[in-house]
Amino acid sequence: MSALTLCGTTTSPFVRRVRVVAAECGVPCDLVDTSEEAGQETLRAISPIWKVPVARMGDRVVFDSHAITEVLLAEHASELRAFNPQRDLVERNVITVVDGGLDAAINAFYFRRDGIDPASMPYTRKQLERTASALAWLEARIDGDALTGQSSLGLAEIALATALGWIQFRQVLDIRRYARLRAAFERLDARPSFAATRPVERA
Ligand SMILES: N[C@@H](CCC(=O)N[C@@H](CS)C(=O)NCC(=O)O)C(=O)O
Repeated sequence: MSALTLCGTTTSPFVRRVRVVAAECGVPCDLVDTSEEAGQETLRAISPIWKVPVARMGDRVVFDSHAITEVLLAEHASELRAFNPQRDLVERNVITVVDGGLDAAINAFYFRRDGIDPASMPYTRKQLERTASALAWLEARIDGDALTGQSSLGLAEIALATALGWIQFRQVLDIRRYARLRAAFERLDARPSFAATRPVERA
């Protein structure tokens, strides 16, 4: 059995984040596809909030991409930058902005998928505006590929690149508006860990 069994989909950017970190740490990852009925049943049996990713790591069950990636980083050697959520507050803020922009984009996407144009209602329009605001803030602060002043690859850059990959995949916003973010995204997206986990809709 693999060291990491992950409940998730092949499209979720939060799941992809975990798969990228697992690949960078050399940890094999088995995906239980929650877009299928059996996977959804497994998810609902172990998580009361039905959100992906959820990981089984040995005898532990871990909810949420942050908790899972932080455990992976702490327990496996890799070239990734270490992350201490109590100490690395700049990185934590960057990740919070990426998450805020991404959650809002996902929200707008779910509305659009249910037939509601997100631009047509104040609440959903605000989600699109929040995503644009988060991306503009990140565009202003990124320097090359570095979001926290460090050249090594860390959770913040992985969160950003997987978020941009999903926003582009679902066509929520045109990421070409953010030239520096897009350039960083394209460099990171060429890494084997990213190339192996690009979003795909299962047939
Ligand atoms: N904070 C969570 C967010 C996870 C999340 O929002 N996952 C989405 C998929 S991308 C989900 O499971 N959505 C299902 C739903 O809202 O019903 C994390 O970092 O893992």
